[in-house]
Amino acid sequence: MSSLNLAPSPAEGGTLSHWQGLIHHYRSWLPVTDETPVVTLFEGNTPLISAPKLAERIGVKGAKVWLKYEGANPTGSFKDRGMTMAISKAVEAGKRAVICASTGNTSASAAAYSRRAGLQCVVLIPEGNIALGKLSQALIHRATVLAVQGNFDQALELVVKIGETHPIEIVNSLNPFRIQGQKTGAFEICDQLGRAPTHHCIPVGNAGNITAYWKGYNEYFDAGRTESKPKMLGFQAAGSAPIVLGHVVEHPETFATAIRIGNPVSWKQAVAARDESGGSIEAVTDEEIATAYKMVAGEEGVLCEPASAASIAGMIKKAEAGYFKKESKHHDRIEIVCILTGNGLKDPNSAIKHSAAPIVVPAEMGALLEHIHLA
Ligand code: AN7
Repeated sequence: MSSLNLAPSPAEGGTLSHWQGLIHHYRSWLPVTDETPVVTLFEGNTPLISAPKLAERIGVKGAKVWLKYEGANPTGSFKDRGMTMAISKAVEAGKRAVICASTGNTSASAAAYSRRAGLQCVVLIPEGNIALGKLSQALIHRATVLAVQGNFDQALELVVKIGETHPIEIVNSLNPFRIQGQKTGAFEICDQLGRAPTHHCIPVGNAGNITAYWKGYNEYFDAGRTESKPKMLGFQAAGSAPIVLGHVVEHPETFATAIRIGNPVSWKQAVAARDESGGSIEAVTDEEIATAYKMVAGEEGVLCEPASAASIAGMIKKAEAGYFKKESKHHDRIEIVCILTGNGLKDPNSAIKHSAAPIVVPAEMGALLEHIHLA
């Protein structure tokens, strides 16, 4: 047995589990019946990866940091959790077409699950402000992709109007089944850790995900599955921080295009999650996001997309302000989970922009060896 492989091999009695998606696994917690046609790509059951290098930066001895790697979902983001529910319920209701506005990940997920279900899928994306991978996904899954000459908020307004007047199902997070599916992320974290973390760091855009996680933590707590709930620490990009500022941002800006949102749908619910949990929603600058993005890839070997790195940027910012040190006085442990909402491969342009260029060398041993410095 390899010394790195700590799991027992099948020969030693271990088995590969056959995960069949989150509706199958968390069925009793979700609004589905035996009649619901489950549309699934076997989403969920994503890794909770320990991050020892980040933990060292927390400023508290014994503090633990975990990364919930949502980029391991089938279309590469957390949106699949909500989409398996939204599309299954749309099919159950006899809908033939779905529509969403999206900064990218929702459109990729809606397109894939719609294909699976044989539904028509229409996506509105802000022209020029969506990562390459996400656009590729929506296109290859044969969605009708409309690049709107405006921002996400304008696109969503149009989607809501079309949904009100036409027989087409909206699958943005104002669809309650999206939130239902996404709350399973909180269940998984508690099941993986064996308890709730003390702090939950999460990027905030349209604020559906922070709403869903808080719902999930509450449901597990109310059912006696956990003995505590985490403080919810949400982070918006400074140029797109309506909840932090307390007003709509007409022209949101940030290189983390996934969270370039100026008027979040779940604003009130996000504020409730913040206040009920004793947490906070704060802003992180693009520079702080970029630093965190490079750090988690460069030090932990985990690649997320820029928006996801807002959770790490925020955690580090709060650590440097002494927040967790203060918290450790009234917690017997500090266990922080950062949600890495999307896969870094979605946005190769950002990865390249924030890295050194490849070193071009002639095809000769000598030239290669000049660049290989072995310890
Ligand atoms: C990687 O795809 O809004 O606060 O249209 O893609 O629940 O909106 C994406 C949002 C964080 C913010 N991280 O989550 C969309 C979209 C990533 C994201 C968020 C998004 P919410």
